[in-house]
Amino acid sequence: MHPLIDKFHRAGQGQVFAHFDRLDTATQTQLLQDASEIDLAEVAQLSRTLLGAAASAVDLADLNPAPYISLPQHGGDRAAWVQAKTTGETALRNGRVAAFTVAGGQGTRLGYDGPKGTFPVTPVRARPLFQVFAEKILAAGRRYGRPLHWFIMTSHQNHDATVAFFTEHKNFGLAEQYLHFLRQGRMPAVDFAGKILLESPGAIAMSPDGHGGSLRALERSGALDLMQREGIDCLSYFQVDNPLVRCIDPAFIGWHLLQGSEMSSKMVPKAHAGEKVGHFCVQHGKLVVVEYSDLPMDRQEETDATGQLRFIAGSIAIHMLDREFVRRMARPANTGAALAFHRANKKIPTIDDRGNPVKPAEANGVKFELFVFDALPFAQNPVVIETERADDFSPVKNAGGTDSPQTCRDDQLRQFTRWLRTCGVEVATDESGLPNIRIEVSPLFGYDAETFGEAWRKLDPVPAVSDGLCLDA
Ligand code: UD2
Repeated sequence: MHPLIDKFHRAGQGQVFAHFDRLDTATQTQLLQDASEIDLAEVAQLSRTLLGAAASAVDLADLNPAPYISLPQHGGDRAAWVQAKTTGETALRNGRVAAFTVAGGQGTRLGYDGPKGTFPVTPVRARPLFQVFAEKILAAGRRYGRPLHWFIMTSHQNHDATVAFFTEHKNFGLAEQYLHFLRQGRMPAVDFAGKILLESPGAIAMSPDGHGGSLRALERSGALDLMQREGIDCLSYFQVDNPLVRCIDPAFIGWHLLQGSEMSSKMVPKAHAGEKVGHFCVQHGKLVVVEYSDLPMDRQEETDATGQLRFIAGSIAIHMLDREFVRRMARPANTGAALAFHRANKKIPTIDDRGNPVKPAEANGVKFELFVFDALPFAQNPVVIETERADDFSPVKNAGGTDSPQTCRDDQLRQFTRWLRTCGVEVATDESGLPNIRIEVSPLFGYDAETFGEAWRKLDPVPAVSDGLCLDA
C-alpha cells in the first residue's frame, strides 16, 4: 500500500481512498497530491476540539467595548490626526508600505460566477473591483514618488482566472514587478464525526482556509522576504468586496506607526444593532473582534447611559499589519502564537459509499476557517481608529438589498458628488445625497477629496456637470 494511503488508514481516514483502485492514473496522482496537503494531526485535533461534546461555546466572559481613536469631527485630537497623516506620507515617500487584498472568495452570494474581484462595480463604466484598487494604488504611488507593491491573495479555485484577468487587462497599468499573486491554503471538509469528505470518488472536498490563512500564505509565498528586501514593513490589508476602501490611507498608516502597533484596524460606528460586522472588544485585557454571529442579539442591543449602542465599534476588515508580526503569526511552532480555526456547518456536496453524488439539503459537515482578526490579541500596541463609513466602506456582498451592487453604486455616486461640492460645484441630489446625473471618477483622476480637489482645480476649461460626468486620468 502507498505509504500515504496507509497513513490515512491508520488515522481512521481510509475512506478517502475507498475508490482509489478504480481511478485512472492521473486522478490517482491528483488525489495523492491533495491528500499530501492535509495535516492529519491538525484535522484530528480540530475534530476533537470543534466537533466533539467538549466543543466549547464562544467565550463571552469579561467582554467590554474596545476604546478607539475618534475622528476630529467626532471629538478626536485634530493636531494628532495631522501628525498621523504627515507620518504616513513620509512612510509612503520612503517606500515602507505595500497593499494587500484578500481575494480568495467567489461571487457566489452575488450570484456571480467568477473571482469576486472581476465583478463590474463602478456606476457608469462598470469597471471591475480589481481595476478600482489597481488605480488607487497606482495613483498613490505616483503621488508619493514610490510605486507600491500590491499582493493579492487568491484561492485554488480562482487563482488562474484571476491572473488571466489581470493579463487580459494589461495589469490595469501596474508594472509587472509590483504585482504579486499568492495562493491561500486549503482545508478538508469533514462530516460531523470528523471523517474527511470526498466531493467525487477521486477528489477530496477541500475549501480555502479563510482570510486568516493570508498570514501563512504571505510567509510561504516569499512575500515577506520580498518586503524585507525592498524595505517594506507596513502592509495595508483590505477585502476584495469593498471598492470604497482607502487602500492607501496616510493617516491610518501614521497612527499605526506612531503608536508602535503591530496590527491596526479601522472601525465605523455600527449603523444599527444587527449590522453584520464584527465588534471590537477588550477581553481579559486584550483587543479582540467578536463576530456578529457570535455575539447574542441582547448583547448587541445593549446601550450606554447616553442611549448609544455599547458595542458600537464595527469591524470593517481594514487593517495595517507589521511585516515581522505577520512572520511571527505565520510560524506558530516557533512562538506559540497561533490563530485558532473556526467551524462553519455547511451543505457539502459529497458521494455515498458507492460513489454516487449526494447533494445535501441540510448541513452535512463542517468547514474550518481562520480569521485574520484573531491575530489582534497577539499584537503589541494594537490601535483602532475611527473612519467615515461614506469614505471607506460599502461592500458588495448580496445580489440585492443591503451591501448589494446597487447600494455600492449609489455610495460611489454620493462620494463623487461630495467631492464636487467641496470644489464648489452645484449638483442636485435627493435627501440622501444621491445625484440625479451619472458621475464616475477614476482614482487616477482623484481618489479622495484632497486629490480630487487638486485635480479639479487644474482643469481648464472646467467641464459642465449638468448632463453627467466621467473623469479619467
Ligand atoms: C467579513 C467579516 C465581518 C465584517 C465584514 C465587512 C469575517 C468572518 N467577518 O464578513 O466582521 O468585517 O467582512 O465586510 O471575516 N476571503 C478569502 N479567503 C477565504 C475567505 C474569505 O480571501 O478563505 C476574503 C473574501 O474574498 C472577502 C473577505 O475575505 O474579500 C471577506 O469574506 P466574507 O465575505 O466571507 O466575510 P463576511 O462578509 O461574512
